[in-house]
Amino acid sequence: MSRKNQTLGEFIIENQSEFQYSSGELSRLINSIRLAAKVVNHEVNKAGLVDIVGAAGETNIQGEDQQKLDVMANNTFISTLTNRNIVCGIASEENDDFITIEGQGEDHKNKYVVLMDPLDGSSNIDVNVSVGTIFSIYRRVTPPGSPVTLEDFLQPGRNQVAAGYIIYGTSTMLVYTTGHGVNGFTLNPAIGTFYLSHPNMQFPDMGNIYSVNEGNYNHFPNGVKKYIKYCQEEAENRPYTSRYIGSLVSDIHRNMIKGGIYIYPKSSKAMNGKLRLLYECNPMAFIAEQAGGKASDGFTPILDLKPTELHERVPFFCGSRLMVEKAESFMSNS
Ligand code: P6P
Repeated sequence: MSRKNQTLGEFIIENQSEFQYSSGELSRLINSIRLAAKVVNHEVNKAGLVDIVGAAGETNIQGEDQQKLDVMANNTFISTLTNRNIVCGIASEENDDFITIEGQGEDHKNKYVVLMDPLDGSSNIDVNVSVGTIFSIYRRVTPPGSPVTLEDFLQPGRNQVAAGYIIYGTSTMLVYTTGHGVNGFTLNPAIGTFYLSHPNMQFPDMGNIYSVNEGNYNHFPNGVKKYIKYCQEEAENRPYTSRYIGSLVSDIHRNMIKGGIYIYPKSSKAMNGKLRLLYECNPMAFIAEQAGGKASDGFTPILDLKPTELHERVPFFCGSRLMVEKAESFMSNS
């Protein structure tokens, strides 16, 4: 249920009944993400003003320079989630292994695990391009009372109970789903409140925006090369527009509003593509499907893939249903 000018807090309370089996913990979990988003937003928005930008002098498991804001965002979400005694485990792009949260009081009774990319697209920070946080929430599958195991994190995306992203752009938005559609909330920075600005977000079935790093064209599979040529020369609704920000959250958010497809395929340089299944592709795929769109690895729905490693990468095709299906047809016939 949604109404004009509803705050995120009111929305969570008024839709509490949708959270199956939840005794309010999932609501409190979404609320803690809301708080962390405000803290990160404050730091991201002043990145150019203080010496917080630039590599923190460390590299993460991906071998990428960790930006100081990456580290800040990671620490902020971890501490906010840990302090509220809601989750039993956290996995992050910035941490080699998952984190076990020792339950206060009754040990290990908390039932949710959170997987996240705390600041996706962080290489854009230095050039003032929007970045995002991506999160994915599951119920643990191992019995409560004992520490979480890797099995609790390696669940297929179909098991997600909630997923979403925060986009730190011209305005800051929190967009999420609990399996009952996708809703977008815009932060009023003057009072620090998120307001429902985009109720029931839907991917248009068709669009004419394609988002792919064409600098890698020569390394793409033939099916991707043929689809790009289709967009440029054959599509009935051409001309298409190529829009690629280099920030997953921004590209998909724009395509969800305007219609479009985002592709990060495998290539001869990256045999499984670049994006991580657990905390980038699965949450964005849950959002996409809940918004009437599609997400696959070019052949199989992302949400049906069985993860085998915490930081595994998969090819990613995500967006307007008919555009993803067209791209998949080129992949299947090449
Ligand atoms: P490339 C950012 O590092 C990211 O994970 C996504 O946000 C973005 O879409 C992609 O990688 C950009 O990768 O190789 O095109 O620079």
